[in-house]
Amino acid sequence: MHVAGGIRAILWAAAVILPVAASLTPRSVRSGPAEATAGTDPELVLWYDEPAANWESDALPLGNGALGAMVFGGIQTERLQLNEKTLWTGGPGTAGETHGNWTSARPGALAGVQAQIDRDGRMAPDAVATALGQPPAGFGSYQNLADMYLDISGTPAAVNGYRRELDLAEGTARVGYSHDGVTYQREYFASHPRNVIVARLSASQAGKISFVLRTVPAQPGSTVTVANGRLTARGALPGNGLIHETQYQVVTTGGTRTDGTDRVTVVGADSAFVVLCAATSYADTYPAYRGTDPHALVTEAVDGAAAATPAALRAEHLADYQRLFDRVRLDVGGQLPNVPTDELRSAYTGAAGRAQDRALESLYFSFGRYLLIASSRGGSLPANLQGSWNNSNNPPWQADYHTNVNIQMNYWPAETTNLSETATPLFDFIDALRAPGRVTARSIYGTTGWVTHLSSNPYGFTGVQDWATAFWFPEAAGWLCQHLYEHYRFTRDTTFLRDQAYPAMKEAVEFWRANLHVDPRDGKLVVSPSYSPEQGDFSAGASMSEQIVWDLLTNTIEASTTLGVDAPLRARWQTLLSRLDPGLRVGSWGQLQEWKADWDSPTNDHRHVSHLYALHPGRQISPLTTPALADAARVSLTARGDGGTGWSKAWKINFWARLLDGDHAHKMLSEQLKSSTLANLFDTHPPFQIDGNFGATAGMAEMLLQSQHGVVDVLPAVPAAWPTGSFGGLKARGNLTLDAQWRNRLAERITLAAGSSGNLTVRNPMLATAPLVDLTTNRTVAVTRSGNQVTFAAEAGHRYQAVSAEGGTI
Ligand code: FUC
Repeated sequence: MHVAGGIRAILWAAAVILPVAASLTPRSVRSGPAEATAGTDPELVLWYDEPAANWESDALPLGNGALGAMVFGGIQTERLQLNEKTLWTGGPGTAGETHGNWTSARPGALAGVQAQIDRDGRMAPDAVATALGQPPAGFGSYQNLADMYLDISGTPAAVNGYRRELDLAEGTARVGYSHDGVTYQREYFASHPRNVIVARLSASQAGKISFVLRTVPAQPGSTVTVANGRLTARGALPGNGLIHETQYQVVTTGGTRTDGTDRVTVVGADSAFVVLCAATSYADTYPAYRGTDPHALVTEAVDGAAAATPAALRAEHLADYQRLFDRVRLDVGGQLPNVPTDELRSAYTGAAGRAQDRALESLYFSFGRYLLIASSRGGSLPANLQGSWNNSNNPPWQADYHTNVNIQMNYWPAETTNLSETATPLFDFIDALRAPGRVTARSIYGTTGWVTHLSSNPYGFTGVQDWATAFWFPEAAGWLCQHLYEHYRFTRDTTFLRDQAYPAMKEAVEFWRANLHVDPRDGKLVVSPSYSPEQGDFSAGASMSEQIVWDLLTNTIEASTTLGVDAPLRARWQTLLSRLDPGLRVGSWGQLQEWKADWDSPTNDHRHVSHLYALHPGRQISPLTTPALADAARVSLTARGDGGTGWSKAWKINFWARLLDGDHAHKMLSEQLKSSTLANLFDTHPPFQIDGNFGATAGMAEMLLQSQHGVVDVLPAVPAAWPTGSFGGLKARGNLTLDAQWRNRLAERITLAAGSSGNLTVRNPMLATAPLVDLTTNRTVAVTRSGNQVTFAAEAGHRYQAVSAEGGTI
């Protein structure tokens, strides 16, 4: 059960004014939730009874979009591993860097591959990579910034009542314990309004705060200087010369603060706080990708925050964070027992009737939303393969921007779970890819338009690599553009559609207008060469390639119609669409074919299920509109099985939800929690890869609300394991916000707030009979009923509600 917002607000206020001793009483590890740190909703807390031993599985993430921290909670030595999202090697200044464009022209190379595929129907990946690939040069990788350490003087190795927590309700990490009759608390949060991370240390007795602050920069050649309690680490990355600077300011009340050469020592303070900020000279502008020296920005942020009180910093952070986080509530019938989150996760079975498993599921959902807020805010780069958290200078897959599913999956929950603003960095990133993507289109394909391939970096890498079974993915731009159009579909923001979405979509369509190939087998337009990620041979017209181009064309035609522009071009796009192979074929064993030829094996359990793009995130297939194709998708998905890496399981939650099979969607969620989730609830591929967190959060939202087909489908895939529950604040396309509650898997109450006016169709069995009331006017709404659906004219700003006969008594 979630504590109502109002009560929570009162508790927070109490936490601010109560002395530390009252807000963090010494407690045994197994103390009841009521004793948890005041001001939190216990159902929204990840907590542990020992410090983190391992960065990847134990430490707890904080972030404000640009900055990230992993909190260890050490007793004698606290460690915060730090990141700044733009700290990337590679790009301009790196030897051999060409944005992935061919270093020399390859006349006829592309046509040669197309001709061979036309002739033979297929081509081996190695042969295509030899013809069209190229080892990446200057791609670079996302870097580790530094570790910040607090050596806590005079603390024994063992303390009483140790607790380390991440409070999702407040976007705050805490460490608490007591010894010698004194209670100690550390509190950490990453403030987006101030662009700083704040660490606050307090104790129940005066004069008890003593520590040494030091840093170990992760980048070679960094210098560390100290003045007036401020530690500054600065350097330039080898290779590309990107300047980075981090400042840490120690502020104390009482006691002494002493500067060392590379550390700041605090002795006997009553309380203390540290604010830190980091930035680099990166800018997302092609071709230089350089802005100003970060010194002034970092100094200003740290000066400003250090001059504020910790209480004011906290209040600002809460106002900013909770404005986003508090928009959505989810209750799937859970209640957290008083056990640490790692034990809760290892005890998880997913079975029906286990309230603690339900509580973990909804905690995991909220954690996904938390991670998106923490790793993706306007003004910085989008969430990468690890969000913003990386402790290595050589991370897996460079912790880059994979565009053949991964970065897209990161943003699946953005619109549905009411965090639209968090997608801004993705949209800016797409914008920044257009200039280099145009050069790639011209140099590799000899055409107009923009294109990008398998994976990208912050320096406009839009060309090719040489990983034979993955490198070729010119559909990436089209898939990215889907996010632009979906943002419009959810928000109805026509300014965004006109100024930001449509120009990128139109230019991506232009690429395909120039590059679609006539298939000699049937005269249809196909992508060639085409490769279904990341398996099989090359061919022409693999299903995913066609489905993405279909989606891009359909969306761009719709957008130009909405905007009332480009009528002549639109007519040409419509002709293209009518000649396009849509990539939807039912094969010999009833499956949806992955390729245009029937190559599918029923024993193939590859993690990519690319040919089901049309089911999710696309909208060509639905059990309601194309039941035969949905049946074929089900056959394919069943054959692929319930295994896979973390993100693969997460995608399968979404697929099963779209097939309206809540039980199978829940089965995939439980597989994800059982075998692809670490103690800190990070998704593991393995290794840690954040897309699975985001994909699963999105999948849970898809189980509860769908709207991809112009019908608002409420509670479309509620599993037997969630017989009773409620949600609030999920979004549907059309600028709609919904709340619902259900019992015995049947809706009792559905409330819909319309942000825009227009005709709406809403679907749920209850709506076959229940009246719809306009709560704004208190009148029953005139509806047209058709089976489980009602259609009515919604007015912007009005709230509508339907209550079942049973639900009326609640
Ligand atoms: C895709 C996947 C891999 C991995 C990588 C980052 O290439 O096939 O499994 O997730 O992205």
